[in-house]
Amino acid sequence: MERIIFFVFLCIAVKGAIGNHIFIQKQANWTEAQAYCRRCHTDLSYFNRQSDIDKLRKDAGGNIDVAWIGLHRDPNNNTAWMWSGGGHITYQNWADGQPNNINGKENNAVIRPSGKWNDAKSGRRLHFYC
Ligand SMILES: [Ca+2]
Repeated sequence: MERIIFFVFLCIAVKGAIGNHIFIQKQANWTEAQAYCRRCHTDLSYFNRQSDIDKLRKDAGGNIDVAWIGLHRDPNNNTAWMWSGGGHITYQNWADGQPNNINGKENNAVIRPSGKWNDAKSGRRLHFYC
């Protein structure tokens, strides 16, 4: 039987307008981060255009941390990417050389301080944006 571990994080009350990106200063793997965002906010952050990245930077006070965003590899197509909220990406902002899927295990993505994306192992424990 598969063992399911629940990480129960209390929701942190944050000030901010609806639709703003919220930086969550907890360390979580991608799945935990997604669950937290869905429970406490809407979902992990997603981006459909460059201005969405610019908005994240503004919401983050100018400095983007390395953190999970709502991007995951399509389980049915190894080269396609989808947003946590559903649907394939129509805009992409990968860093040079990414996604490189090291050891075939990088099925989720982080945003870097540059605003560019990098695919990473979902088990890494990182901060995240909702
Ligand atoms: Ca990578």
